[in-house]
Amino acid sequence: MGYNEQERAFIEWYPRGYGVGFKVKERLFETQTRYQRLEIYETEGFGKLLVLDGTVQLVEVGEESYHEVLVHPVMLAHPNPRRVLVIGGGDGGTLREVLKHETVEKAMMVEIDDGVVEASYIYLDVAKDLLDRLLKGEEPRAELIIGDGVKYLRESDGRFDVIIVDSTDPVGPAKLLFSEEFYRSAYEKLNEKGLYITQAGSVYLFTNELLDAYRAMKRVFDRVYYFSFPVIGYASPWSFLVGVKGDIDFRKVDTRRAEKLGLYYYDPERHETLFQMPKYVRDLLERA
Ligand code: AG3
Repeated sequence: MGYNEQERAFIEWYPRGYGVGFKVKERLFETQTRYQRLEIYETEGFGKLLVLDGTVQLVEVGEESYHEVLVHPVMLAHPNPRRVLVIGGGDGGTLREVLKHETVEKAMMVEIDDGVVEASYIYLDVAKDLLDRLLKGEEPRAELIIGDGVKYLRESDGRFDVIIVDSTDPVGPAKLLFSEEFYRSAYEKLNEKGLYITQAGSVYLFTNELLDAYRAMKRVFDRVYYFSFPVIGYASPWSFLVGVKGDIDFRKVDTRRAEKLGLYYYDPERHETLFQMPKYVRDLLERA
């Protein structure tokens, strides 16, 4: 598992021996935080690599293939997203994309592990300036809360237009973020019209987790959409689930608002291509 000294490579092993790896120049940092083992490598061709409990969170070159797709489809499908909640996302990439939207008045980021924020701030060129302002409390439109997202959502009396879950996989500490109970508290905390999105794992290798999350979300939200995208660094295609509250059509996005976003991966003019799913997986989802 993980770093192979001889090969000078970091490999994440998925079920059935499917590996995704990067050639590594050096290991820059390793620590056990309060919640997980955190590693940072300098890769040969993709900038720095952030790993949590042996799973790839991002590579600097190509991280937008995940962050753009997690954030902008829901933000552009919502008519006027003003209050946004990010759960997880300690590296800051998700919040960085959220704040590109001028409609946003307040974005909260609730990350359980300050070790991730700190290491990302020190080592990664993902959202350094933003993390700097957040840590100093100098970002007027956003706030960082170090805490448990499940508890935060249950106890907060705020309401949100968009809730984005940028978590680790639905195993271990993040498992609760994929439970029906959690979806219910998210649904409650959405405004009358609201969107919820979560990453939902590898389409081919975590299909059962995807199906479980889809089923649970369907019991809670008014409508649920699934989509996929090839993410650099993960076993692609990667899946995403969107829960809708109220009258919003996630198949339509406001392409005019997209012009200022400087997009590189997600193409709002081709929004419908997100819904591409291998046929057998779509069949499984439709039967779920
Ligand atoms: N969030 C983690 C996505 C899950 C990756 N899973 C895996 N490699 N098995 C990414 C954090 C980036 N903000």
